[in-house]
Amino acid sequence: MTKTIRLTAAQALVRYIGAQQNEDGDCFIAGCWAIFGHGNVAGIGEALHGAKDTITTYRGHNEQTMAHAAIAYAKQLKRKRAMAVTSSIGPGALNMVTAAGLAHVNRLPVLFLPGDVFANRGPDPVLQQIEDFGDGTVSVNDCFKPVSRYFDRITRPEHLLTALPRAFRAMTDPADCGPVTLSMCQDVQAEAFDYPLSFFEPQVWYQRRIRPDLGELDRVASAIKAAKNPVIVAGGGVHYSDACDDLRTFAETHGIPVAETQAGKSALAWDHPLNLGPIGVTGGEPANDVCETADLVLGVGTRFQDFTTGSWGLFANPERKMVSLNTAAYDAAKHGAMPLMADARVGLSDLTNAISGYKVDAGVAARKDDWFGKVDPLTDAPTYNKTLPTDMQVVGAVQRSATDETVAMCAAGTMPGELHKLWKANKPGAYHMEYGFSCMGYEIAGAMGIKIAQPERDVICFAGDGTYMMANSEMATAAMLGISFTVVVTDNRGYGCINRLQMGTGGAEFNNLLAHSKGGENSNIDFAAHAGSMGATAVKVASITELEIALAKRHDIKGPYVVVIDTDPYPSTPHGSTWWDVGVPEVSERAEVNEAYANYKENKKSQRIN
Ligand SMILES: Cc1ncc(C[n+]2csc(CCOP(=O)(O)OP(=O)(O)O)c2C)c(N)n1
Ligand SMILES: [Mg+2]
Repeated sequence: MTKTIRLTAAQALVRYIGAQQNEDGDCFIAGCWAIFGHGNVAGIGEALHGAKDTITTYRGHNEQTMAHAAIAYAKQLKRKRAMAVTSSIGPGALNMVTAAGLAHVNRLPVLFLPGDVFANRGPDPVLQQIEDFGDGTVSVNDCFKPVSRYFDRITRPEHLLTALPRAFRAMTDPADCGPVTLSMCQDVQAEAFDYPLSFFEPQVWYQRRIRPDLGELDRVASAIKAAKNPVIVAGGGVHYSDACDDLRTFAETHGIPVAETQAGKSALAWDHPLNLGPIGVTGGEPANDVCETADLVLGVGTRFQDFTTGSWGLFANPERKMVSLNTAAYDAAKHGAMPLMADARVGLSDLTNAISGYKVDAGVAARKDDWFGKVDPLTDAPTYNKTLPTDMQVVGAVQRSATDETVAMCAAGTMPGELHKLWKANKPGAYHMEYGFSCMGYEIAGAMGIKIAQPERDVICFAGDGTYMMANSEMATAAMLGISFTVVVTDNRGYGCINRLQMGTGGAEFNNLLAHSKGGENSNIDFAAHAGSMGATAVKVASITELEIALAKRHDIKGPYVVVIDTDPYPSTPHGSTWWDVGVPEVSERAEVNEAYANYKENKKSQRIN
């Protein structure tokens, strides 16, 4: 007879989670972020309490941002571990949907456990339940479906027997990796079932490393051997596959230069002779110039999103071929690329054998010298402090204070572009950019998640005033937990990057900077006081020199440390970049818009649509 144990669904869920390991022997789910309400406090809350010695429960302040912390944790650990996030029903659950979108775009694992309405419908409509007049099975949690790699509604306790293995399969599958939502009906969480004991035996989830199909390998190898000036585009998959060393060896063996996407940056050290640096809209001239004429583009672990491809205007050589080495067939076949569906590490190793003897001479050094000759001075400290510093100078100050263990992190605003272009990442993991969703509000919570993942690292978060205002409450969580990281708040009084985009598309400056917003002149936010009130150590500095002095103190500060500096909203690095497709109005009474539209039509011609 099968041995069973009588547990509630929530207890079974927590027990199963505690038994799932990665190949290093760590519990795959490192902890659970929780905000309780009637939809999860009695069920999941009781179960988490019962397991508190094996699974750490973290109390957050906002469901979206506690999920950001969980996602950043998984990203920094290259998807080797993840976290769970549980909420009540209705608003608490919906607050997590944005974070689910973020994890989905970035292919990052996270286990969402929103409470759901009663499966038995006894109290219908329970507090916070929406009512669909035409479909009795709908709840707000259906909003998770398009932003989950696997979604299941647990309406019977025994559903977990099939749902949980599927959930872990999705979170640990390199190709299919992403958020999982198990929508936990409130009554079911508390219902008991006789679960087989074997269900809770420890299980190891190994990282699957798919080898290339021999036909694909052959075709791709022939294409590469015929190429005269190939380029590699390194994406986030290089990191997730632990393939940074393999990429370096591959590049060196064959002399092929490497351009880095936002997610790929730091795969090679910035000063590696074959590292062309950042690619695309936020890229630099070395990578973009090489990509423009390349006759073969070898994407490794990249989604080829529009910032990478210059909205598909960048790879302009009419004869060029695309190859996409990717663990996901979906990405491997994008834009007519020759697919090489494989794990990056074993794929590169098989490919190097298949093209053995092939070597090109890329001549990267002069391009890099020219680039750094132009951009390095932008990051120097100003020689006088009479005008507002630029964001580039802030990047420079942080760079000068960086250690071997620094992680520069960000997600939205001016800084992702500046950092992609200017930040000199010394080793893999030194750069953490959420640029799939570029979600304002990821930064502060994300920095906390990174520090939980790697306590030995020196985490520096770049946050604009806009992003700070969008979501900052996990600062209080970090203060409470004594989690140390540094937040550099660049206060340019508004949405600087969107203001520049507005101007670039012929628009009047409107509703972005506070100065151009209704009532904006009345806004006078004291960011240091605000952060201080949540328990952070906070200081406002008046110059780049003061910023450097303040940054030097960070290593002695326990808990979050916030350094606020006013910056100029207008300048940004005037070098590099490519065209980016942003819809410009076809008709307008503004001459500037008409001019921008004419430009737009011209640029649109460079976009390859196949
Ligand atoms: C949640 C979310 N809402 C809106 C946007 C669009 N957006 C991108 S950057 C930005 C402004 C960012 O302002 P701030 O953080 O102050 O950075 P700045 O550009 O001023 O340096 C906006 C509104 C976004 N990326 N994410
Ligand atoms: Mg701003």
